[in-house]
Amino acid sequence: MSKPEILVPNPLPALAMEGIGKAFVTHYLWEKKDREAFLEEVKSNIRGIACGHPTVLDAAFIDVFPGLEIIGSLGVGYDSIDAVHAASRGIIVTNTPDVLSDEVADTAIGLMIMTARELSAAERWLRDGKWANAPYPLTRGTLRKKKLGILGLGRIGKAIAARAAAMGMDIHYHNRNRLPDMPYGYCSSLEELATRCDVLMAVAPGGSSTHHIINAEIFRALGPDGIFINVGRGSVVDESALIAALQNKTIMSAGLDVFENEPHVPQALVDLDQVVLLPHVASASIDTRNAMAQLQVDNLVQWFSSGAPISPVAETPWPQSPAAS
Ligand code: A2R
Repeated sequence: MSKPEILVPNPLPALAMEGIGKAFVTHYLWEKKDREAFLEEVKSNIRGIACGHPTVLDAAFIDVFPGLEIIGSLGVGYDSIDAVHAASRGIIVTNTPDVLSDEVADTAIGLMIMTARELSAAERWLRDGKWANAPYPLTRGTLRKKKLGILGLGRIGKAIAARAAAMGMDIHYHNRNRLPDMPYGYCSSLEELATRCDVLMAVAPGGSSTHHIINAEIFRALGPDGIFINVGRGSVVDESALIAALQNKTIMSAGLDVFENEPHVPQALVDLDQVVLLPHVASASIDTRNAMAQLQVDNLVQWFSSGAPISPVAETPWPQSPAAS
């Protein structure tokens, strides 16, 4: 039997490329000179797409492929894929949850400590040779006796909460749904969470329901001693409002691993010394990225061998309800 044909719009980690290359006939779109002509040629044969953030798979792109069965995405966030549209066509979307939660949680805690205790600026002080003349100034920021507010107490949020609780922080959270059996304080609104906490940590997915929900009002509620950390998606934050809040000292500082328009980082953020900026590296260890790549490949392989994906997203559950199929 001939191998299924898979479209790969943009390069993926080596392990994913190798696994997909072995199991399928692969088409690497980024290598093609005339992409439109190439898609016209192969579109009827494509049964799967393998992609990763931030490759955009909107409804129009998905509809190019009449025989598409599955979109295997790398990473837990899939806001650049129109999963609702995929569902309406019976196309499965898979992501790679869980295998990255601990790595992202480690990075989130590291970023929070770096930001509160100004560790990037302190290191710059040493490297610039200033220590010989004067010790680094005492930091206003500390995590001692502080409240952590988590927007998005999901798989990653819970891993962050467990770490922060072990550090002695008092944990509160806001989701749309209150979680039963969680020992943390629930806030039914994001504004209430920001008012209640000292550090606001965003670990929520992107997409229309979270677009710019962290805005000027939320920064005002967080207040002048407040610290904002984002390891979820840049689109959740109104970046202009964040820059204004930092410049006007509406909040004290911020630690960011994600941005609205990656890899573009506004110069105004780079210019702010109290801000810690990371190039979207929260899950980016070799071990964790390999585990994510393996899960991406396994989803595609299992779909075509047994008809059952391992980790379908909520919009395209498997098995499908009789009404959807
Ligand atoms: O709202 P709920 O009850 O569905 O809780 C989810 C929460 N969440 C929201 N909270 C407030 N307002 C919203 N509009 C909203 N939408 C979602 O975010 C849930 O507690 C959490 C997401 O958790 P998980 O689905 O388990 O995702 P995971 O693996 O923790 O990853 C979170 C995000 C990814 O979507 C990427 O953007 C990033 O971290 O890597």
